[in-house]
Amino acid sequence: MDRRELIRSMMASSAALLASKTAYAQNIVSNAGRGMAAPKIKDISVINTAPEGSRLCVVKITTDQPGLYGYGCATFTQRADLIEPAVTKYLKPLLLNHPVDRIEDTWQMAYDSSYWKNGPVLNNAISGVDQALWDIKGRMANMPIYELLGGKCREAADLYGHAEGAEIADTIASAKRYMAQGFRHVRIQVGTPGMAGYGSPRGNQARIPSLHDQPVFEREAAKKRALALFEAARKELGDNIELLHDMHERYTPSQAVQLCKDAEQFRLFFMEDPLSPEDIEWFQNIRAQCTTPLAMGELFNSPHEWTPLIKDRLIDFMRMHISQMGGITPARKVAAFGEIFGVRTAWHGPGDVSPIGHMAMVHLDITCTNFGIQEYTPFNQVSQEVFKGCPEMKGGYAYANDRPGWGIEIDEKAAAAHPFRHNTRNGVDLNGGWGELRLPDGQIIKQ
Ligand code: GCO
Ligand code: MG
Repeated sequence: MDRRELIRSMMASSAALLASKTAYAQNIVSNAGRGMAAPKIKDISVINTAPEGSRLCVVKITTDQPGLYGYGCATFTQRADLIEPAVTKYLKPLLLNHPVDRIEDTWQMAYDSSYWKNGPVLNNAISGVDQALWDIKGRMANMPIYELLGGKCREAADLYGHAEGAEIADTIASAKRYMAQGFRHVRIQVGTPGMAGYGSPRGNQARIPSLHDQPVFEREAAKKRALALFEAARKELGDNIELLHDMHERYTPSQAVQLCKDAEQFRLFFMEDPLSPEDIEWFQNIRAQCTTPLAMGELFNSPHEWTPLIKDRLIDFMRMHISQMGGITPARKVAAFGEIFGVRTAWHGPGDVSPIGHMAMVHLDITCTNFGIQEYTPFNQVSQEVFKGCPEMKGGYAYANDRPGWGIEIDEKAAAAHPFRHNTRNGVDLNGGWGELRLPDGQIIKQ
């Protein structure tokens, strides 16, 4: 090629490059807007319903586009009546006419707008708005949210069920029923004679002596009973079933260290909430003493609580309550953070999360590589009539459906037919609250 030919060919290729760059830029511009303005938030309301007795709160966001709306779980059963005002008196005026497509921006706006933050109620309200915006985005894209999160990396979420009983034999029988359904993981809880248990019915035995007439708990007796349960469960259920247990923050820190250490021989899948959030520095002591895998997080409100435990690898499973931590936006960030440190997810899935919240967890479960396990709660017939499209539970797995967004529609008339009801204890109206739990001498302890 002579010099002139060389120059001609260089000019031709740079013209081609320029042309392709211009086409690329034009493409971006036309793709970015697609010629349509983003839909705007037209209304934010709260659906309060109790199809199974638990007070569920679901945020509904409607947009200025007919038929485009979304749902998000904001449930906080013990303070349920406070959610609606937090949403409608504060977040609604702030977010009306805001575009629905900027979820991160909207989340930061809502989070920062109270100045004081990171607490229950306000966090629940943000969780509901956040999940509703994700639902809307999925509906706009005509895709299930798991697609927006990167697509499935597993077909379904492995579940654990709650085996319980007043007596050890009842718990074992309950675990066997789960195993017969295909469950590979069961949480086992048992009552302790004469006292209030967590996660198990009370037996008929006479109440242990105490200086008061409120629910009574004695830690050492409960600890011994839990160990007897683990021993019987391994003997009767064999070695191929994964066993979990929830300590529910009821013990002193040194009792927690002892119980986790004594349970080591029974090879639990995890020991949950051995410590209360106030005592999390004690996780180092448990870690130094035994290999029992540890799960923590359902009471956490913010990164201040979960970050140190994850970065120092002091827990094996994070189990935050997605309808309390601020929704999917912070949940997917901390899940990715945990992946780097080898900490897996076990999101909190009790009966006091709505089916929308359960579905949000399933979408995360099937898209996060560091998924560990999912807590299972069955949905009764009434719940399935109110929430059409609940996660499908089969053979110990939960499945998302393939409809856009969370894939759930709410029958608002059916929801309204199941309003909140008040609960009382010893004549006191608790309105969903828990009342107190006391040691035999009368001292209040954590529930
Ligand atoms: C669990 C939890 C729940 C909580 C309940 C509080 O592990 O499932 O500990 O049972 O106690 O969500 O309302
Ligand atoms: Mg728990």
